Amino acid sequence: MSRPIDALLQEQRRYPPPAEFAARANVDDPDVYRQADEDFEGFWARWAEELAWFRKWDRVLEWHPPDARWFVGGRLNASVNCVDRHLATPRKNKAAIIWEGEPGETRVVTYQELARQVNRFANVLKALGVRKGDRVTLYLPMIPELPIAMLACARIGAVHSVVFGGFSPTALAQRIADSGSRVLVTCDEYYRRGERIPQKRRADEAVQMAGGIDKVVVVRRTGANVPMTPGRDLWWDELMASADPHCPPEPMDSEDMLFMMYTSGTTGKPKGIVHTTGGYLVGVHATTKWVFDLKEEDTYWCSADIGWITGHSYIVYGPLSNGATTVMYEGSPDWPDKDRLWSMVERYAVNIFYTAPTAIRQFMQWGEAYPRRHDLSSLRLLGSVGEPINPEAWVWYHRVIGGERCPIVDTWWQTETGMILITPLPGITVTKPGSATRPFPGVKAAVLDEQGQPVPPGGGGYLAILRPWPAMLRTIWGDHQRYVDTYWSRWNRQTYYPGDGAKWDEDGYFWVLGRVDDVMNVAGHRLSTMEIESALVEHPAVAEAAVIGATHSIKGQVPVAFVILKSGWEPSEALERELKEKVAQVISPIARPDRVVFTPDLPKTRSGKIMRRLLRDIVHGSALGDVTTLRNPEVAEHLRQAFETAA
Ligand code: 6R9
Repeated sequence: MSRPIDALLQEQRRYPPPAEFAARANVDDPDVYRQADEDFEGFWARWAEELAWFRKWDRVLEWHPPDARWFVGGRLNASVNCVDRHLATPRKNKAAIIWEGEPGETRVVTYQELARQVNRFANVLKALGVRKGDRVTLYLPMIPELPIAMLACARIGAVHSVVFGGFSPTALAQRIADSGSRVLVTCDEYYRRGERIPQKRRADEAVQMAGGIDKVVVVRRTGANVPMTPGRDLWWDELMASADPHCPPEPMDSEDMLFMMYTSGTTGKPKGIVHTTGGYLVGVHATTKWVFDLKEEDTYWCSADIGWITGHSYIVYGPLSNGATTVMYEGSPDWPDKDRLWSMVERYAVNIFYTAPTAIRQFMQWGEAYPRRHDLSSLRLLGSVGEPINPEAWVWYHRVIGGERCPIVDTWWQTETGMILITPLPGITVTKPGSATRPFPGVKAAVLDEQGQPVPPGGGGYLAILRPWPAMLRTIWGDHQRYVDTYWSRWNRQTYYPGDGAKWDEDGYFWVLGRVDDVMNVAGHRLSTMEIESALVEHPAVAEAAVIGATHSIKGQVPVAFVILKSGWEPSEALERELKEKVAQVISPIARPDRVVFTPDLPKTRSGKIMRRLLRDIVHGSALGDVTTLRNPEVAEHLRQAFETAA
């Protein structure tokens, strides 16, 4: 492997936990790492004790690599853990969900009310013929009916498959067909940027394409008059009105499926990632409490969409299992203005806020004036997830949103891992901007080379997870061989391969650099696109940058940068030269972009990740592959034009 260029490792800033925060932190003893490491099964068993079980497990772990079974023999129900067990406590009338619609209305769902709704909908599903093990597809926006439907599935042992509400009918149809769902839950319309999105119409199209759906339950969100197919389509509110509010929970085996969630793979066919009940719940319960330092009185807000894994684990299951108050917002962060989220933080006195680097870079581009309009002093902890966070964005988040008083937890994990695996513990970890720091206690990770040997500190290689963890995926729906091949065959059957490139430093901190295909090789030097992007974002004109490696006859590859400018800046040749120079200075002349293309937008997936594959296609003039999972598919054509004009 060639010599790595260590721009990120030159990051010198250090942020120890603020003394006031540390004094009250849920974890204040660094010895937790050693203890968990010595007996990781015992560590996870102690967490499992915090949940309610119908029957305790016989064995914590059975590991026949790469197949793991956690809390073997145990029986529990996720809805009991997220709802029922809080009812006998002072949490009964506590807000479980504080919801705000885009037009501004609010709904507060207490644990007691949540219990009634979940029980009713569980009975509705039963009446529709849904049985334990059946898959139910949920195609809903961010409204309380989504977590209610998820927990109702969990209550009767049905498997939910949530499909992001912004996905196209084609993407939905593919997922319905692969899962074999017979029931679909959707809504009439919802609000986005002041517009009404015709969800039912899109669902109808998908049902047509996919086949197999017998019943469509429709939530009334806007009250629009939508076509209902007699015998197939039913209104949520009508079914709920006559449903019994008592539904006995199904005692699920620890290893029974809780849900599946589709995620894109390297091929065109999405993978149905399978999560089971006991281990998943233990993993998200523990990480929510420790990583977010969750306290009884906190108002917690993860601004992700429930349509991706972050929302499952850290809006629904983790917070509710901990009896927290979780905030949900339906709409767009710039509606009616670019301070919407900060206005919500102020009005609900949010204490913990968890979002993605792409959002943070967007806030930076909009400017400090928007957050400055609001009192953000309730915040005490900030989180980041989804992509490597550029140090400049980290420092901005810390200063402008966190008022320099809030620790930041940069959490690395995946749909497949189910729970956060690499993260600071905010009361004890000294953070470094751009590093997700260390594996959560009980988790063992490393940076390995091709042969599976640990690389020395400072070196680059592949991120690897060396031991099973409770919320790990168990298989890919309908394709166990793909599970073995994709995740457990890089080195050996016991080492999980996440597909991310990483470095570690002499303190044992991990620096995740992005997917391995986000690494390029320029004249024999390994460069991560993320390092070059970070250098570009350091320039005051740049709001966001995406870099790819373009094929080059001499150097192998050269960096090409796509750049979104902050408002007030105009594209120019002088600026292009300046940006190239910036990268040369920060990293090395080797990393100097061959071209800088100015663009108003970048292709983003629904979860906010830049789709670099598409940029590569544009640069190489090849056919644009599948763009159905893009949030903004129209951007592809714009970019192609921008690229060709700039050439
Ligand atoms: C939770 C989620 C997983 C991929 C993962 C990695 C990237 C997520 C990150 C991060 C660097 C972080 N990723 N968190 N990279 N630092 N803190 O995002 O799941 O949608 O499956 O994506 O996201 O590349 O492999 P998912």
